[in-house]
Amino acid sequence: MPGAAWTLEPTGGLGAAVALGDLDGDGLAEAVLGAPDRDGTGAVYLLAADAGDGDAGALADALWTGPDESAALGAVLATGDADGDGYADLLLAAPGWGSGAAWLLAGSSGGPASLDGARARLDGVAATALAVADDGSWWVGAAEAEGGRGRVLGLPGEAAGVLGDNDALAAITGEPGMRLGAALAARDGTLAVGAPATAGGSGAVFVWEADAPTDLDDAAFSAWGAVEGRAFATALALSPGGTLAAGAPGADGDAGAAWVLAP
Ligand SMILES: [Ca+2]
Ligand SMILES: [Ca+2]
Repeated sequence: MPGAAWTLEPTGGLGAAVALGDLDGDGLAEAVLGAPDRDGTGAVYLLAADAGDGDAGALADALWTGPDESAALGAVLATGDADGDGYADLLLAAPGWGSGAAWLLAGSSGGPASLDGARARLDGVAATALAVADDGSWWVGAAEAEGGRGRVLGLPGEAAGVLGDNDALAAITGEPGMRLGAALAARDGTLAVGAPATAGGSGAVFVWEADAPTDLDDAAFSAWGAVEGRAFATALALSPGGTLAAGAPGADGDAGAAWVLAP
């Protein structure tokens, strides 16, 4: 593959989640790779851009493991500068640890902290998607919450310590069965949240602009999958200009499709 820097020995579902960010401020992005099935606990590897080929554990500059045997650490990941200090910070989650938890690890010249040294930990959320917005707020989607309605929480970038619902700057619960929060994207004041099980699995995306969301009805716009089983908005991405890409892996009899929606 053009530009591929390295290949890694398969281990524990490595690559279930990936993120890039300059976590130590040296001007080069590091790769962060999740392996949620590794040894039951799950693991997250931090690799330098020039790590080379070989065993991921041996090459990693940092390795985090989940706090217990069902934690599935590394199922979802995100990077972004939550505290505005110029270092990318790392969001990672262990959806199987108790009722789920997500950690915000601050980047620094020494690299990111351990889980125990996290800037913040959000408890009680089995994350299915994570995102850091440009304003530093960070967002956690939990598609299986509330019996499959799904839930999205937004936390302020400066939040620290052990966090819960009371610390959230926004909390939205989905409608029955929609799996709100299965996918998230945040960019330039725009937040996009996927609900791929909406309406017989046709799926929908809800987009808020400028203001923090309060409920589904105050979304600036929404787009709907229209065809049952399409699973529209299973994956989302936003460009800096506000262009939204949405994947629909169930489209056309599981052939899948993606849409790009211009603002
Ligand atoms: Ca770096
Ligand atoms: Ca930072």
